[in-house]
Amino acid sequence: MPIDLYFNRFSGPVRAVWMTIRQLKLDVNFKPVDLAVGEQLKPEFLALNPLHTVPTLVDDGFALWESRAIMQYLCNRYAPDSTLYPKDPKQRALVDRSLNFDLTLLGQIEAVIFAPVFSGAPPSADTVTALNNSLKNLDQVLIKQNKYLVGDQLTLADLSLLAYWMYLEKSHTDVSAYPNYQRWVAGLQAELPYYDEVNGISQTEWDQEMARYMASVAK
Ligand SMILES: N[C@@H](CCC(=O)N[C@@H](CS)C(=O)NCC(=O)O)C(=O)O
Repeated sequence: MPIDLYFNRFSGPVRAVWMTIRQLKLDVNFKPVDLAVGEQLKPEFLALNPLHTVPTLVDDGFALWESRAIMQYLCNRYAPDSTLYPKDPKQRALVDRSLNFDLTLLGQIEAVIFAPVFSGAPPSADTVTALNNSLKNLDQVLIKQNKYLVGDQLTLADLSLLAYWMYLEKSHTDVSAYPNYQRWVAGLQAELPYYDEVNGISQTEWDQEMARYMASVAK
């Protein structure tokens, strides 16, 4: 039975799972879901995932959503010895800690970057402060971690967090105060052979997709 991944390439969580698939060299059937026309609300997709989110994975009838859970499942099921999700309990805990951190960061990015686009109102000072504090904390962590977030090897922690860089980049968020974060991003962009395949979206494509999505939300 093939593994199916319901995806949309503009989604950060999707790109995190996609990079995991490429890193583990898994054979996966990619099934596009056009969020801007509401394909995620079709009954057949809701039957798989009532939360109507991408990424959604279906493996031999087993449906799973939430990108971090999918990434962990793929390692546990198909690559239990992979260093991408270390077996050592302490190393694994550090990866899990980072995955929890970037889930919080994603909420902050949504509040500062996406909510204002859809509401037309500027982000509140509190949400901007929360995002800046998280980026500052991340930058501090990366002073000590030279190449990767955990230990001295690439892990799910790197792939998950890296997928959100595009949100900051495409929204022209000023990250000049976070040089360690920038260095970490640039290092992974240069290292990962599939980086451009997964993340290669131009500013024009991004802006057009946001406009399509906003038009559909406004209807
Ligand atoms: N925490 C979830 C977030 C998933 C999510 O919100 N996906 C968005 C795209 S980035 C989506 O599918 N939105 C469509 C909808 O909610 O109808 C994860 O990491 O997978």
